[in-house]
Amino acid sequence: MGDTIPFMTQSKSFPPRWELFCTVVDNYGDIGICWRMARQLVLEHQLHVRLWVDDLVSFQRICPQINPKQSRQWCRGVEVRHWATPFPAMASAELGDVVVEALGCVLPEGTLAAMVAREHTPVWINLEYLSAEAWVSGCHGMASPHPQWPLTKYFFFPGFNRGTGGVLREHNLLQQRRAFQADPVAQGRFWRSLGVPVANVHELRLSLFGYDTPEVAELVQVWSEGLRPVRCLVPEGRLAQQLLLCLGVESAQVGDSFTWGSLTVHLLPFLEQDGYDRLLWACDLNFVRGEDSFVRAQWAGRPLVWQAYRQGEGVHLIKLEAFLQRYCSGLPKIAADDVRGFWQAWNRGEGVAEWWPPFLTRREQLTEYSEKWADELGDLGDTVTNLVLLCEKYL
Ligand code: TRH
Repeated sequence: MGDTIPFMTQSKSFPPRWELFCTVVDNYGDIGICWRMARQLVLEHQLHVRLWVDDLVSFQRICPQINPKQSRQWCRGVEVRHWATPFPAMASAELGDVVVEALGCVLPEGTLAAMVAREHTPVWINLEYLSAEAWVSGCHGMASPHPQWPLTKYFFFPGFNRGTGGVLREHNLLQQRRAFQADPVAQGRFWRSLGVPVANVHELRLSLFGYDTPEVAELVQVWSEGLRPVRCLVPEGRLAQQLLLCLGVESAQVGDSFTWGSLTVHLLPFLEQDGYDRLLWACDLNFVRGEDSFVRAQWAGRPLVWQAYRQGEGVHLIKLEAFLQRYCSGLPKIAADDVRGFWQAWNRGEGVAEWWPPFLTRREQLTEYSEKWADELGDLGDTVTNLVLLCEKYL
């Protein structure tokens, strides 16, 4: 536990104190995003940040320093609090200057009353999910007065288009990534830490993070029958089980590897977030999903395949198409068609084996394109800095 910050203040504080509220709906995206934001707010903006999380066990998966039994702890300069139900009344009374309601969560009871009772009303932010859809720029930054309380909530939309909040990126991320990719010793150390042989130029090395996808069987087939060796690094989870079942493996331990024809599969532990970044930087191609791994793969300077978080009535396919339009706009049509074909196949579970070979022929072109794409994304500014700037207007 580090030094404590007195949150018992009702007036504006300097530096401003931020409260981030996060509920873990499922998976790791919600806490993954909030944890990155909290760290960046502290490290790059020197803010006092308190992160409220309802599920510390999930949090521990991406950050092993978190102790799920501790209701209050400090990690990387962030005060981490267990968001228990009922929410302690005293905690509401201590509210900071900015209150972020992240990713569809609903603020604990008593918080709105505490916000109103404060001498300086906090800036209230609703942090939305990331989307490339065109309507997002029209809604980013919009104010929504509360129907009962004298409070205004501001909508913050991360996005890929001008007029949105951009995507998450730490100030020195690209520098760190490029230094790692230019350093074979650091890469060798990384692979050894995972018990995976050092990369060689003949093989295709890919990471595979995705949802329950029985069609992975088709990929296993083409990879194992191909001329080029494929080394697939898969984190433990449902997709890993499905993949290993295709190889006839019913139970496996983290650290195990299996070879079938040209394909070798390594079952990886769930890595802490910075280690996962390194995995993305070190592979030739990354399959990612949801929101946060999707963004990290775009900064990795490698081709990626995105599996959108499944939503009812095919809403995720609309999001997929919106991103594809934006991402492919800088590619020649023929390459764009191959990217679109394989991504659609992976998300719909149809035509995966047919679209793999044309997609793979685009690997070098997409590796080159990823730097151009990163520059374009960089022009939007990063989410955390954009959020700080927005809040400063209302503080
Ligand atoms: O886990 P996800 O499917 O999260 C999803 C999405 O965020 C979705 O939009 C949201 O609605 C839903 O959660 C509730 O995928 P995502 O967003 O990529 O989050 C995974 C996090 O886990 C990310 O922060 C990276 C991290 N991670 C590690 O830290 N280590 C690992 O080994 C792996 C594979 C991931």
